[in-house]
Amino acid sequence: MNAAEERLQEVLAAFDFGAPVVGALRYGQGHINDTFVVHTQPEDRCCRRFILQRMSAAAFKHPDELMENIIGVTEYLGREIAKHGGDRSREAMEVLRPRNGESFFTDSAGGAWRVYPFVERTICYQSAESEELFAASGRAFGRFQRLLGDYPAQTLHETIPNFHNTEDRLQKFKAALAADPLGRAKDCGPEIQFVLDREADCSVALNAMREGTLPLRVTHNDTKLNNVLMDEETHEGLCIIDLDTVMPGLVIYDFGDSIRFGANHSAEDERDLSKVNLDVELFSAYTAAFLEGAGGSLTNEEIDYLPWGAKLMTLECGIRFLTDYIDGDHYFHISREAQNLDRCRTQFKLVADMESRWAELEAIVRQYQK
Ligand code: ADP
Ligand code: GN1
Ligand code: MG
Repeated sequence: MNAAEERLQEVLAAFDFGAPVVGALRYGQGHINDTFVVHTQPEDRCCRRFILQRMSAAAFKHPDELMENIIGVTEYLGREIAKHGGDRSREAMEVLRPRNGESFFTDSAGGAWRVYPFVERTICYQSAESEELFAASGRAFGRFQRLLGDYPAQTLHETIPNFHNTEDRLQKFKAALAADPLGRAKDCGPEIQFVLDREADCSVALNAMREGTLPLRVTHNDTKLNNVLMDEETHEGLCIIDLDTVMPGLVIYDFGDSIRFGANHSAEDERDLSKVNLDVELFSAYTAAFLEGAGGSLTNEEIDYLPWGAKLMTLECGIRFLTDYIDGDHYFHISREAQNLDRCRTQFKLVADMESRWAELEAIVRQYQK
């Protein structure tokens, strides 16, 4: 058994899965945590599965605070869902505590691990295969926003400080550029210039927040299509996952990050940029569905700023990929060389598309003003 397998055995033994474990395999396509699916075999029933994750130490400095947020939010969502006649066990995540009763397990090398029951009969999509599917994810994220509308935001820890503070992301980019530890800056001249040309944009949402135009709410902050599990039968968004970044934020962040990832027909790391195009029809369908799910709770100002949410989340994510590329790929998992630079390029292509179709995006959201 190698060291990684030994570690996995140590971790599996720390949890009571209610039946013997018959296997644990790498799972999913997240960029941050190390995810495994655990198969168990109860005597009298068919296999039960669990998601086991080592939380990223690069991303999350305080796993105890992170898990406190997740337990608070999942229990609250569970109660709200049950109150509205939903199925708590499928529509909200649940934490399976380790045998020691804590919210997560720390292995002998210091890794922090947690377990969730696997939400079965669902599909996790990597791209919007249809407009209906993308709209369903929008309804689910809008509903998530509504369900957490009265959650006491001040009790949430900031799991990644300044997560969507685009000004701070810009400063971190400049610091990485100045250090340029691997001499990679010379390979990304146009991308660096693309960021520098949009320095003022990085303050647009923050200024609106500081002026009191945009209110702070409890937001998910990582609303990629692959962070919602779709019901296999109804094809509706069933369960919102990846709650690591649930924190106080702006609603336009949640809207915008979904558009960034989903309102196009290419992979986030597509190398052929001619395939990377903002799909305005998808933007429109998502807008309608997100606002439907949010149940009329957004203000006119928030609706006004939705295109800015899309542009800023896309620009910011591109800046983050570029920063990580220049830094040496310490944050986002990569499976090939220059993947973070490729990811950056798709984001900037989408930003350029949004800029050229800005009037259309504004006209779409304007229809929803009250
Ligand atoms: P990351 O932060 O690395 O993206 P996620 O929490 O999103 O990690 O999990 C990675 C993948 O694991 C998801 O995209 C999804 O496919 C799967 N997954 C996570 N939690 C569950 C769950 N409770 N039930 C079923 N699949 C899950
Ligand atoms: C990460 O965890 P995952 O893969 O859902 C990242 C997001 C980025 C996204 C880009 C905690 O999301 O902020 O937008 O990659 N999550 C974290 O794909 O940094
Ligand atoms: Mg994820």
